[in-house]
Amino acid sequence: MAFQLPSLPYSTNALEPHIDARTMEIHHGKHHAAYTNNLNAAIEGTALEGKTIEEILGQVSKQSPAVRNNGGGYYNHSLFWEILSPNGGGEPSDALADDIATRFGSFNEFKEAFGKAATTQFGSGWAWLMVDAAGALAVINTPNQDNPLMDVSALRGTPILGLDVWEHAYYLNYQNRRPDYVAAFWNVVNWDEVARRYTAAK
Ligand code: MN3
Repeated sequence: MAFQLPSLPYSTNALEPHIDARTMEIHHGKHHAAYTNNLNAAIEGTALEGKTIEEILGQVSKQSPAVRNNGGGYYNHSLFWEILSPNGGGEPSDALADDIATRFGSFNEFKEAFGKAATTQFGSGWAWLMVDAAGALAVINTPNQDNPLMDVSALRGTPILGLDVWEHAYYLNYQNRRPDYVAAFWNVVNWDEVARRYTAAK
């Protein structure tokens, strides 16, 4: 069973004005579709066929650059659409809110740390809030389509919130103003989905 491009859980214009419809159309319909197709092509006829994406990424150091780049691209964007919502924004609640306050000092200090990870990632990559192998929250950034599930990641664990800082994610609307895109992102974060992933990771 080949990997399938997941449908967006909302319309392409649902995240406006924070993320514009044209960016969503190209990002999902072209970029994510290409990662999915290229991942399938890279694993076809190999021992990776039939493995889950988590299994593939967990031993990606042994695989070709095509598997690493497209497997990461497939997984990262599948997560990204889910942790965004037109009804998003605000702050997390319950256990996740408490853990963020304990780990980072406050929600605002967490946003600063995450925003710094996003704006200082040189070139293309991602910023992550993750649960590490010891069960602790951490903020990291990764280049290209790498992520914390990969055995090449400096810190390994389960990503629960991710922000795509490739220029294809924001350039049409924000041009070179990555910090403005990062600031707008907070208005569409689906904290219910982040909390669901947090609980599952713990
Ligand atoms: Mn992207």
